Amino acid sequence: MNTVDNIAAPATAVGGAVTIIRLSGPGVLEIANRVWCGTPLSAKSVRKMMLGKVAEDQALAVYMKAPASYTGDDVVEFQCHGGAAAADAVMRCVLDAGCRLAEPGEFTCRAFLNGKLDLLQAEAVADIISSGSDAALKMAEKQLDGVLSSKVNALYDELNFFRSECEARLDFPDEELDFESGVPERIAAVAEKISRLLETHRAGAVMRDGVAVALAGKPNVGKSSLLNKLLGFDRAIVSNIPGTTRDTVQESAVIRNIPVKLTDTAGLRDSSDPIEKLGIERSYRTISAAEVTFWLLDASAADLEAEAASFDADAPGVIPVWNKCDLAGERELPELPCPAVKISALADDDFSGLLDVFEERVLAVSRHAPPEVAVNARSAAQLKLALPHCQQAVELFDSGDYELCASELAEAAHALGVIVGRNADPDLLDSVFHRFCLGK
Ligand SMILES: Nc1nc2c(ncn2[C@@H]2O[C@H](COP(=O)(O)OP(=O)(O)OP(=O)(O)O)[C@@H](O)[C@H]2O)c(=O)[nH]1
Ligand SMILES: [Mg+2]
Repeated sequence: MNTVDNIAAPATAVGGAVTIIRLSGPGVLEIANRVWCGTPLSAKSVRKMMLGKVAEDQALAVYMKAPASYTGDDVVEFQCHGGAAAADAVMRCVLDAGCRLAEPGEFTCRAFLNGKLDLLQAEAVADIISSGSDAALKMAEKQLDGVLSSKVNALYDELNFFRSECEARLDFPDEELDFESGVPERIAAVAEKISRLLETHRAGAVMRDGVAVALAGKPNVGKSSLLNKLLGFDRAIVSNIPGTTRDTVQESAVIRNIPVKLTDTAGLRDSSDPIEKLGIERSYRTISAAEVTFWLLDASAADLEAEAASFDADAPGVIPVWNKCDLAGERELPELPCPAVKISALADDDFSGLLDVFEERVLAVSRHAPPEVAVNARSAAQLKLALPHCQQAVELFDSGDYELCASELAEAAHALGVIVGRNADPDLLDSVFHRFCLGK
């Protein structure tokens, strides 16, 4: 990405009451003044809201002088009336006056290149925008504060320190220098910390992307009814005709502060109807890809043993749910291979029994309570690269092969350096910043 020219983009989504047009670059003060009708923006007006006009419409303008701006370059922001036409008019003006349209994420990329934040913090900016739950938001905010960066940087520094220990032993092999003791154990401790950081990936993915939850079972057991109750609105059609849901129906929600992707499925049965068969194939695919499956069984069924036999205890993360318990009276329900929850999707409004088990199951799948910060897939891949080099370094140090040990430590440190964006190449920056929205 070019960093010396002047860029502009709307920083707000179309359709709001106000549109912010953001300009960044060494020449934006001059460009902004070309389109600004009002007291000229200058060093005297830094961080002051000015009232004037852009594109013949009333607007506010603020100038943030480099390096004290989001990007670290000179930044001007115009606040104008919302709506696509108003935003387009102002954008046309600033582009005609000398700016180029920014690429997605280019403002944050400049902040990174100007040293305002590292790559982990830049990724946290995108995470904050896409956070679908309080937990995901808190994690992203901590990452933006540098909590994860300081953990990675500490490991990076330690690896480089041990590398210099190896090099000292190579440079002064015969001298009685005061070498550090316990180096292999300390490198092993770094490897352990890397493993622990890697373990946060799973929990982080759950917080960021949501847990895939399937609603499965035979036709008419109440899957769609439960979906609608969990969502709080009528998303799927409910009827007493078995086979009502033919396709998967997916909706996002937040349950117990855990973002989830709920998928209602077509009821499982032998069918000769070709469309229903396709739907049932989709049901099986949804179940096998889910992390948690609520497997519904009809507690009011005439043949409860047959009902119990329809339960698949091997489905991933499966929780058996006896539904229609309002119709079951005091009936004794058959034992299942795992503890079942009893509900009535029709009569209940409180599903806390089911949600307790769900929460436990999610935490068990992610093995830990939500961590303070968690690595994303990119960082996890780098940690995985670093780990064997650390383990190798321990053995090499033990056997006195300091030269190879130093090179293993250098490889490990390099892998960690990539996480925070040390010596980041353009491809890496492209892949990180292109998932950002325009204007960020
Ligand atoms: N009494 C009672 N009826 C229920 C309960 N849950 C669902 N029903 C009824 O059972 C019928 C089927 O409900 P659905 O939610 O459409 O069942 P489904 O599992 O989605 O069915 P398919 O889409 O055909 O696979 C409807 O008439 C619901 O009102 C319940 O807890 N108690
Ligand atoms: Mg249904």
